[in-house]
Amino acid sequence: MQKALTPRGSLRAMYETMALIRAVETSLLDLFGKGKLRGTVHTGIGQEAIAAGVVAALDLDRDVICSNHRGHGHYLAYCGDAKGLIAEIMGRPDGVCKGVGGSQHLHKKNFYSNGILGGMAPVSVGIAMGEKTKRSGAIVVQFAGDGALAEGAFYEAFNMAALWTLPYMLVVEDNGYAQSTPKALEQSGTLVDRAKPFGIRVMEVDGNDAEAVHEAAETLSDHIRSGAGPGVLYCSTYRLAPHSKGDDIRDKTEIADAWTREPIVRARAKLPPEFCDAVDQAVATHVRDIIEALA
Ligand SMILES: Cc1ncc(C[n+]2csc(CCOP(=O)(O)OP(=O)(O)O)c2C)c(N)n1
Ligand SMILES: [Mg+2]
Repeated sequence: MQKALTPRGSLRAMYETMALIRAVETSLLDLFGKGKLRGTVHTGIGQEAIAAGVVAALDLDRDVICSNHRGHGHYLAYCGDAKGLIAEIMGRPDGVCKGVGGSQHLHKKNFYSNGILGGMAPVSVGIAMGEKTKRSGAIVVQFAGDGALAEGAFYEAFNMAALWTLPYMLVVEDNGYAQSTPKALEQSGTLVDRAKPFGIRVMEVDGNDAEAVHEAAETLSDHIRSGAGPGVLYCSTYRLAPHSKGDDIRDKTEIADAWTREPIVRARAKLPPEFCDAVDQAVATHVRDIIEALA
């Protein structure tokens, strides 16, 4: 697809990113249903504003991204490589990791993903230690869900990141569920407060508002890059599609209501419809062409 001419970090550019993520992931669900994919897929449909807003605030030449099992959107926001991603999940040799990584093990340049919940916390902090030692000026951004915060590894990671003032940013994508378990049945206390006792700066934002996410991510990444130590960007959102495939036992009214507040609807309300329609058309054609070529 032709490279976007819209300024990075503008709502238009973030709309382009979100539309691409939505089109790719909708197609992945379709391909899964047709038995064309290897392994599983977890889509971030409904959570696109976090990927678009955060990644647009980073220095892509040096910053490092550590993603999780729901990482397609983070990957596409980072490099836009829809063909490499789709081919990867199809298990093809022309996938970004030659088809052996699949949906949850993506790597390209400074992007890494892994599906072990919490496992990327010590890894991210270790990379941040390396970047600090090298004085590269890079920050390390880890994406994780609300459920993952039940993993003890985070609290060792918070301790070391704060103690050693490391350039580490955790982006929490709180969609209210860990698979089919609602947050209230899994987590005690208040998740947004988890990192505060370590002296870590926490910013809270509406994760369905791409502009708000972007603004907060810029503020927090500037703070971390200045050497002030780690930070947490806590984003509230909602997963519109099933956890992975057909495994959805959430209340249907709750899901229907969430479709009225999702990030693409929200961005569309602020942008000219002709612009949004043209972007939607372009990404649909782009993704269809990729899939036809891979079929
Ligand atoms: C250590 C570990 N335990 C269990 C799983 C299985 N698992 C995959 S995703 C998931 C739920 C994750 O919830 P959350 O962190 O909120 O992310 P979300 O799926 O909501 O984006 C679970 C339990 C896993 N991948 N790793
Ligand atoms: Mg969750």
